[in-house]
Amino acid sequence: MTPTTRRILGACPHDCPDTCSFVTQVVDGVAVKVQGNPAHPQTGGVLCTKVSRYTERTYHPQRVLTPLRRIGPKGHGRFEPVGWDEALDDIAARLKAIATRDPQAILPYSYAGTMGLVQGESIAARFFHRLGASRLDRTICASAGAAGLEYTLGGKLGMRVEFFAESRLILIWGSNSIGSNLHFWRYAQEAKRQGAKLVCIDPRRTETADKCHDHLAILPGTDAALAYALMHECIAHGWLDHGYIARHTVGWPPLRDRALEWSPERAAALCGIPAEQITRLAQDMGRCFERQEPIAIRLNYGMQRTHGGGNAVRAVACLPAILGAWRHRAGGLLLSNSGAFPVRRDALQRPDLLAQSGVPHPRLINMSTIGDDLLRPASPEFGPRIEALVVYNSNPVAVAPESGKVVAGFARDDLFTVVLEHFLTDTADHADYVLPATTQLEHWDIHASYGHTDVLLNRPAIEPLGQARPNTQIFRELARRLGFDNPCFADDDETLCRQAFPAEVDFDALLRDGFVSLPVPEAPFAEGGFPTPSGKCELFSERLQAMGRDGLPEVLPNHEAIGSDVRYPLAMISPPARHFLNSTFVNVQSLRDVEGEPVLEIHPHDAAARGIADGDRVTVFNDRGCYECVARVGLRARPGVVNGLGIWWRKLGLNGTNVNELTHQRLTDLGRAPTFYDCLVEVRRA
Ligand SMILES: Nc1nc2c(c(=O)[nH]1)N[C@H]1C(S)=C(S)[C@@H](COP(=O)(O)OP(=O)(O)OC[C@H]3O[C@@H](n4cnc5c(=O)[nH]c(N)nc54)[C@H](O)[C@@H]3O)O[C@H]1N2
Ligand SMILES: Nc1nc2c(c(=O)[nH]1)N[C@H]1C(S)=C(S)[C@@H](COP(=O)(O)OP(=O)(O)OC[C@H]3O[C@@H](n4cnc5c(=O)[nH]c(N)nc54)[C@H](O)[C@@H]3O)O[C@H]1N2
Ligand code: SF4
Ligand SMILES: [Mo]
Repeated sequence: MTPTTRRILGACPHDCPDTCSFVTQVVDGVAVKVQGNPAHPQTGGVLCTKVSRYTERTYHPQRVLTPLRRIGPKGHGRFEPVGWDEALDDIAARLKAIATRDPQAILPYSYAGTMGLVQGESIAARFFHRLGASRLDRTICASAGAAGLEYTLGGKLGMRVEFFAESRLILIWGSNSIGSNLHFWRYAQEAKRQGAKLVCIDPRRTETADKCHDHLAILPGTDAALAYALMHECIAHGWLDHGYIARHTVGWPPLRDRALEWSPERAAALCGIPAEQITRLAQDMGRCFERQEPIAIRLNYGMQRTHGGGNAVRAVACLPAILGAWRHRAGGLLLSNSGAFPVRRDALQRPDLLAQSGVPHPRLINMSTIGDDLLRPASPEFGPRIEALVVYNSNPVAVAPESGKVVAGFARDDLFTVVLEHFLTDTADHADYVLPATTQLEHWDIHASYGHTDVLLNRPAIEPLGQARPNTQIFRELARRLGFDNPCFADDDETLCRQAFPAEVDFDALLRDGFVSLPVPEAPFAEGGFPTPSGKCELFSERLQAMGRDGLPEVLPNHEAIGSDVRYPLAMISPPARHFLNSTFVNVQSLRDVEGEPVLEIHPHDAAARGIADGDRVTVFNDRGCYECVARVGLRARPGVVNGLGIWWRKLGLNGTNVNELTHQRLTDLGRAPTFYDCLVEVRRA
């Protein structure tokens, strides 16, 4: 018999701004290849190395394919297979018993393991709303930057990524685009070929910095000072679009005065770079300004993971307005465009079901402080102790800050933990039940994006492997067992995909092409129209002032500023490793082989001072813990800053730890986000 070959259109589910459209080739029911969709302009037929190995992940011999029940101590990862009915009956009974006392003792924990709107928060959210469980404040990645944008531009909106190809000066600010935003990098390359100048602002000399014309290796958490010094130079030289400032901004006079306090010399001392680098960048901006050429900033989330991260985004977001860069479609700034998507969240998540739960306003638990919160006793301020956790689309034991506390929390014998997963991750190892979830090749989903402005549909390419079930199906069955009879719990996944967007987003086109483009303007703020309360770009924020904060962007020191603790003289950042996606793919052998071992990049001076040679095993430590890894001595690290590339599975690392052993749970100035890159350490040979 000749084999039947089918090609199914899907969407990359990962937490990546590129949201690629992909085509899965299926031969006799087996997915043999996943490739970029050539018809989708943003994908351009190319996937990153990680996802082009998607079949290796899907058919991985260690996929969890049956429900599992724990038979060893928590954290040891010893389980026995059990039937679905037995597992779900027991889970439902345990949750019901807790909910009868207080449903807020139950906490869902999820993030963007899949960015899909359906396998993310649809039936799951309905379930926890109807239950009256504690709500999760989903802050772990982007909420400081989101708040910074919200207070300045009015929302998560910005340039269309494709127009970076026409920019003349591109500031790549806190983003290793080659590693984490490959499809943006294609446009930056195009601009470079056309003669644009590329400048990278990043403490680490990344692969991206290597390919830019200039690299400002600032100290972590000093971005706001740099932004002010650039404003200082624009003011000093008159590179200001007075018409745009007058019509489309509020708060210019006080911002101007504040900026004049930040000479390049003053900022340079704080940022740890020569002042000439700042003046040269300002001159590049001035030259483009005078020639009316577009200046564009690609911000990414890497620069908002320190104490002042939210205000740093505010400061940077002022620059395009004072330069009038928004007038061009190839000018302005892009951090996220997710605000452009008319997602019908209420239809998907049904917060109205809270009314039936008996707990109309459940407490909010910050996912970034899960370590502390799992260890917190009941109290009037906190509410009940957390007695049950249901984890899906996330691996908190590896990714949440201050692992020591997170692990201690997950190891509590009186905590009932259910984990929906593809693999026995560090988190799943602590579960009472692990439930096998389907991957993107096996289920329906629909996707917005934070890097482009197209909606994507993902159709299942193959049948679920083993006994795996979509997240939605698992929560439907739990809902039935808890007696939740609202008809919304019966919506199937294709129906949920259709509910996610209003009718203007053409579902037939999605079924046919796999994507549709939103009708967004080419230059969103060319004529102002900022979605702030004033309708203008808010250089000064009355909303923040009303909350007792500084109305202007603040320059805030790190929680753990260099020099503040003589025992720990080095600042550590922990940006992504290129071949992992957060902690996803660490267990895919071919990708782990490329990354090799957990690495700490260290500058030759800092290494020599400690007798550390390239390739040595080292211990990185502070009061919170010790992390063992391999030193890579070289110029990727600047003096005084070490780079602990993330995020390894603890159990696949060198001594059962990863870099989050060292990070802490203090939060950002805005957005209640974690401050992973605001962390002091010392290093010694192991
Ligand atoms: N390959 C790969 N791609 C990814 C991910 C991954 O893990 N691997 N993660 C995905 C996720 S979840 C996200 S949120 C996105 C975005 O993820 P980001 O966190 O933006 O990741 P990067 O592109 O590595 O950019 C971060 C850069 O910021 C630098 N940096 C650290 N501290 C500072 C600072 O204080 N100031 C400045 N200016 N720079 C700083 C780091 O050295 C790093 O090069 O990427 C996504 N894409
Ligand atoms: N030190 C340090 N820590 C960091 C960061 C850093 O830069 N440095 N980055 C932070 C950032 S930006 C983020 S976004 C977080 C990311 O943290 P997480 O959102 O936890 O991301 P992942 O580590 O990729 O884990 C996602 C898990 O979801 C599972 N999954 C994927 N699809 C499905 C599905 O359909 N169903 C189910 N049930 N499971 C699924 C995957 O198998 C994977 O184990 O980490 C943060 N932690
Ligand atoms: S991880 Fe990013 S670049 Fe890679 S396939 Fe997915 S969306 Fe595209
Ligand atoms: Mo993220």
